[in-house]
Amino acid sequence: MGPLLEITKSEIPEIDFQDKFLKPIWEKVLHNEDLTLTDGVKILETEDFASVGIMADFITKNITGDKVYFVLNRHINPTNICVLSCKFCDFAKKPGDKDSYEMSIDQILDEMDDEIREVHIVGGHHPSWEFSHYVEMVKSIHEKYPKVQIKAFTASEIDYFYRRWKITPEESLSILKEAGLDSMPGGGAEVFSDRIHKMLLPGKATGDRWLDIHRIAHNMDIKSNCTLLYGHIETFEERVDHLIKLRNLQNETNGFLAFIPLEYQIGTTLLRKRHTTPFDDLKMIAASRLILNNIKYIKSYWVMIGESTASIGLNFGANDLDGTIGKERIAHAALADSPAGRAREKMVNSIKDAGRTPVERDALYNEIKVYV
Ligand code: V47
Repeated sequence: MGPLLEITKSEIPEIDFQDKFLKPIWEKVLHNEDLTLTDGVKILETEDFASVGIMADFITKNITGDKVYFVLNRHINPTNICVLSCKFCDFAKKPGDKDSYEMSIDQILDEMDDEIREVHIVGGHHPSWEFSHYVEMVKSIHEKYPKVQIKAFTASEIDYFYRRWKITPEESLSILKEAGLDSMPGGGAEVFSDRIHKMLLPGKATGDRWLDIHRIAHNMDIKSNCTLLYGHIETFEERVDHLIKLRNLQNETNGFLAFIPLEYQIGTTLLRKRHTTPFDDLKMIAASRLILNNIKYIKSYWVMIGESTASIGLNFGANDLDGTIGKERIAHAALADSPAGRAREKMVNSIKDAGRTPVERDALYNEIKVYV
């Protein structure tokens, strides 16, 4: 899958570059050339924020016009018990820890309803849950909610099924697909750099393994997403190298639906003192759009960058707002409207506020409704 941009479709904007190093990058964009590591680093380093936004916005509008997508979904994390001890992770607990938890399949089913279109399931690498438990989970969801698409298990979890139970990714993915799995989330990628892996996530699937598992999934016709966890101890070079590796795999398989830049949340891990600024977050969205010229959807993930920055992100190259609905039972009890109804209204308003056309989608980006 090569670049998605079709120059003939759009009017080319005049850009008054304040940073002269961006001009040759714009020329490459207009000639549908892949940006290099050096180009990517220049985009992340520049102070000429406006020009970067205009370039990224040009690509996105060319690919999906004014449309911005969202999905009514539910994120479920069945357990936080994890054999790994990644230094950036605030979520994982050891068995017996005060805050550790395990959800039963019935509890998972209770978290869902018929109105959502996608369930996103990611959890800790549990020391003793057998693979059959995950299959049962997918099967039960599929049986009870046949209209909800199941996006479940990161490549890191699929790798763990092999390490723990000697079930290869080919086997586990084919059994899960048979049980009702529709697609895979993009988590677990973190930053592909070996340096970061050694420092922050020893024992977790390496970058090459993550890419191999997505390649296997794509070859089995399982679409997936991809992510980058940025804003901790990684360098700009490491960020861009990661994006280029994703672009290369997409050229080979065309199996990625969307890319999500995940801003590192400091929590109690304190890998750095402050969050990245909205300025950095928007440049990261724009750089992703410019470098990943072959991935159709770029998410502005409001859960991590906040609603205001996410809304501006829709003018910096993003064309998807994700859509996570939390469990809103208390508010729901007090109001007549359904949680899904209110989540939908919130998404539609945020997208309209950014001057774009909201489109409700399913997990595989089939359009459900355009809100004109
Ligand atoms: O893999 C862990 C990241 C990911 C932290 O595929 C952290 O549509 C920030 O992958 N600060 C899980 N991030 C989330 C994820 C995701 C989210 C939304 C949509 C999709 C999709 C995928 O969250 C993990 C890890 O990279 N993470 N700890 C942290 N402290």
